[in-house]
Amino acid sequence: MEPRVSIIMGSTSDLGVMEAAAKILDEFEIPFEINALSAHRTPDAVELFAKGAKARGIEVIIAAAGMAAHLPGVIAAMTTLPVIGVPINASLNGLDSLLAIVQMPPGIPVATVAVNGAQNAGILAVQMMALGDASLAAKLDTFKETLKTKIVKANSDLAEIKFRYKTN
Ligand code: RP5
Repeated sequence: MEPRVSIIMGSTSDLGVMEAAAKILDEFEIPFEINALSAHRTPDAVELFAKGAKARGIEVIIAAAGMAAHLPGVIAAMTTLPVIGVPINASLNGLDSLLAIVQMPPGIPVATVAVNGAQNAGILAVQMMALGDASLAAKLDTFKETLKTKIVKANSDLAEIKFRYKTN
């Protein structure tokens, strides 16, 4: 299998969070790779990766980093592939990494998800790929349908809660 999505993280300490993105790609049967690269500790390897990803057949990059989180932006500066940034909560409740990833200068966007929002990063990657893939789009429709069942169950649970003045 050749990878279509690349999950990159600043450190293996980010893996616990990023597994949620991998789980989504597994669920949608999309081949992916996971590697650790650091904008600060391995800048040359980041450049090699970013400049070569498209030619290797990668379609979307999911890049996660914490603290001074320059990795997604630096990758986005060196490729025209869409880059989804995941701010990791490694310090300051993740606000430092959120701002570092989301506040990109004009011309170099990074699609930033919530702090530790790896699952949404995976889903967003699938949505991008589904634009040109009808069977993936159909799987996404089914996935989104299942999200409703959570709220249906929540309402049936709420119906069991009794208060003197509760009317439903
Ligand atoms: C960032 O610094 C990594 O993405 C990680 O979130 C954080 C801490 O890295 P380690 O010191 O755990 O390797 O570059």
